[in-house]
Amino acid sequence: MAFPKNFLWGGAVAANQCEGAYLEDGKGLNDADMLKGGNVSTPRKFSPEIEQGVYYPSHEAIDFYHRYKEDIALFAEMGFKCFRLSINWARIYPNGDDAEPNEAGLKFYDNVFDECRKYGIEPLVTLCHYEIPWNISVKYHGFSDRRVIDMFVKYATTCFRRYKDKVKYWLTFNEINCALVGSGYNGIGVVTDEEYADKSQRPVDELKVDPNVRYAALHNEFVASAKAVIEGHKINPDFMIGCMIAHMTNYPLTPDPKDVLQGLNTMNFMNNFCGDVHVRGEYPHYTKKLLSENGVTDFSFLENEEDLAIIKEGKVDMYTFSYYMTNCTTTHEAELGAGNVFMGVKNPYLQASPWGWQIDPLGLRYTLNLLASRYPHTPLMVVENGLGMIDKVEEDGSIHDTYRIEYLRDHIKAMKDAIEIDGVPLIGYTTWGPIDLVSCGTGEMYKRYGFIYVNRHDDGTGDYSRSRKDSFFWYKKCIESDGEDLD
Ligand code: BGP
Repeated sequence: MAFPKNFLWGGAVAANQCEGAYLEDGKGLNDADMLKGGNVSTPRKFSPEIEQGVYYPSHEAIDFYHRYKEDIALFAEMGFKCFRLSINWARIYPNGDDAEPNEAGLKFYDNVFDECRKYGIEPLVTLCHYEIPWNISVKYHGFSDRRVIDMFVKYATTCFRRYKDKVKYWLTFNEINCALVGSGYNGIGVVTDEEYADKSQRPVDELKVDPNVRYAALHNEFVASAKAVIEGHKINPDFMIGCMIAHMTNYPLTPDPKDVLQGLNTMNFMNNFCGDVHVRGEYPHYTKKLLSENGVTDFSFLENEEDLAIIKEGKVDMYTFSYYMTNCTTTHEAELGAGNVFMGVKNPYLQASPWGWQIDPLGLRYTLNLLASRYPHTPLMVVENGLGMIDKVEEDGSIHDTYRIEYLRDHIKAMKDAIEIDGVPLIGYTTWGPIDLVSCGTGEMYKRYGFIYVNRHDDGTGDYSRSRKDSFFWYKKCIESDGEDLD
């Protein structure tokens, strides 16, 4: 049998994409609350002040805050062993720099974890899934200010102490490597005064951060993550605390050695850089080369002995990653593809989703092998994988999402081969969006990932009712059979 008996089968969500209740029970605003909805051709706009009467996807999302019992019962019905979710930092410390945590926020997650435990579902908790309290962005420019390191560690420690007997698996920052490109806004929380004052509302990917500020902020996140790992292990030595990387596997488009070298550099920059710091506890040899190519001139963080010692001590216990697609890179002329933050050129051998994400199950097996060799003895977990599609509700309410079943089946087969044939130490798999939820990239509900359909739409209509898609029954069977019955 390929998948071990205790394999962590399940699904993954993020607070800002599912909870809603954006100001309830003392929650403060977070960065995601400042983003309007977009779609495949219209980028989301960042709005420095909330406009009344305008639809902001995270504000109500799918109302998980009030419906978590029903949702967790549905996950249990599918046989979930694990549920990945994030804690909304601004529910615990509404402004990020508060002296005391918000008890109502802490209580909410107590209830959620208790509900999971009731069904024997292991929570896997992300501490920061693009959810930096908005006040931290306004007052401190996010993680570019070193004081935010302590705010994060205080928040993490509060959570570790409170939930030490309910949660064993933790992740510090979601897709930390996304801070390397795009605006970095969601990841590092940096918004400049100028952008804050700009009422014209720029598309979020146009918020520009000076490279030196961006990498200083990323360095501060590494330190914050390492400190959290150190503190977490003091609170409960059994904690498994991991990093989370958006793994954007990249192939050279041609065998031209120039493409191959560029491919290596791209992989190092996009994926290996952050993983190496987290898992090996030190900056890799190519740090200066790659960061200077990306505009960095201030490398003083490499001289900070105290920080480097913390990074070394606070190595993660496991490596987790999201995997949706692969891309290519080339030094020749080629057509650009789309991507989840990181872009690349099109691969002529692959099909893409309607959002342009190239589907590549075999690439997952390849990626798992790369990671197993790069980080020996480090448990690996795929914590996001799935297909965002447009679902059609039939007259009788059924949803025949065969495309989703196919996508997941092929990726599960690839994981199975990676474990069974290649010997990769994979410990779990949580699909992205086991229940439809707000898209992170576009803010849409139209782009759906779930086994569970949610009646909620981009114009703000819908009664939030939940229903089972065909994939619901398929995934249940898959889990029941430990990944053997995939038909
Ligand atoms: C990852 C994020 C998730 C999630 C997913 C799918 O980058 O960690 O939050 O949303 O991508 O992306 P999207 O929602 O844009 O389809």
